[in-house]
Amino acid sequence: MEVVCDLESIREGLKPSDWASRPLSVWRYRELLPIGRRIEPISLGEGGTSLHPCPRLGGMAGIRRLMVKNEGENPTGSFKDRGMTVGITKALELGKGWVACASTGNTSASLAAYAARAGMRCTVLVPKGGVAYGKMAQAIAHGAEIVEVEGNFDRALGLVIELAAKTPELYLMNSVNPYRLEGQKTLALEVFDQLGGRAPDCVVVPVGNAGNISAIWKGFRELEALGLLKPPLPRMIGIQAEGAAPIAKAFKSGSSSIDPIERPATVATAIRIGKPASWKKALRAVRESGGLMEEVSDEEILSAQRALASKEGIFAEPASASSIAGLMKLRESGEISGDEVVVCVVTGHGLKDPDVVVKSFKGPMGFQEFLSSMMAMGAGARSTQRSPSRA
Ligand code: AN7
Repeated sequence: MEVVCDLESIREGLKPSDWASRPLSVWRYRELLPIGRRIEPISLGEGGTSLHPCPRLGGMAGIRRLMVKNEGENPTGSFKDRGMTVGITKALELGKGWVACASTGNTSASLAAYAARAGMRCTVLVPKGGVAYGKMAQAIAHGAEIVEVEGNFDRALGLVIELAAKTPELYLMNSVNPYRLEGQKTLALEVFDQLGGRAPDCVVVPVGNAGNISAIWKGFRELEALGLLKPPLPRMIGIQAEGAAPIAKAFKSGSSSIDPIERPATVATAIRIGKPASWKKALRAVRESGGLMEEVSDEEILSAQRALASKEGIFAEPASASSIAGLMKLRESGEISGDEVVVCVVTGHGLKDPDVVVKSFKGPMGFQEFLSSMMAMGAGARSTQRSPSRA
């Protein structure tokens, strides 16, 4: 399902100067969101995330104009909040009191927060052992009912869809709910505004269940239909993890459908998805835009995560760093050229999954060991030796 906006009548009533007078956020673009005018949005301050120029990382990758759209700055730490503010407001408009989703973690963390804000009951189905620590803590803190499913995300999604079909009072909030994608499309609108009314040459997006890349493409297409964005539109580039890459594989083989992966495996638990619900929309976005799909290994993901954090100060969870890993790979293969304007979407905050980082750390050094290393290097050792007694 897809929401179709009546762009003709929106175009007539729209003054982009109205947008400019509102803060950069999901609700800046209210005219393009399918919510009645009289409804007060359920909001935690979502969207309005920074578009950071990343010259040091760009230098490493060989790209002169690289920017990172840091979705980790959202209220619950991921891009899911864009969709959730619209989805929950829709649920309220429809008079729903109970919402549910299946999740690899971020959707459940976000839904739990917005349901709490709206005063709704919230049930989340998660794959047993497959959700990062920080995300689980969020769902618990916000008071969601947490159901563990034996098996992976794909099974949990199947179960919750079945449950929703049999339970009219339960409102399904996975991205098969098209209202969520309407919120997520605002990322494209923000990037357009942040670049001064222009689109980049390409947008690189991590892909799991494939809702986000579809939503972002919808955003750019609507800007074009409104006459605000002149072609060419950006190439949409989707990145999947090697062990969970059914869409990338379909794209590369030129196939018109995907082969689901029974046992998806990757360190990037957020995108450990073998049977993405929105694969059709994603393939369409990539093909229509002249973009492509690529897959990256766990090693490439973790090394991109370290590079982004240590070169630019942006800490992203592994799934989010897959866009950076994909960018590096595609620059190397020449699919992305050095003078394109590239926006990499970094989808979620690194604190969501601290284990992954701490596990790969060889451990801190003792103070004596530190002093010896200073001594061995010569300079600065004496002043450092004095400072502890002063402290
Ligand atoms: C950080 O939370 O599917 O391609 O259940 O958490 O729109 O699915 C999360 C997905 C990328 C993939 N980056 O986005 C869930 C869930 C992060 C994510 C994705 C997810 P889609």
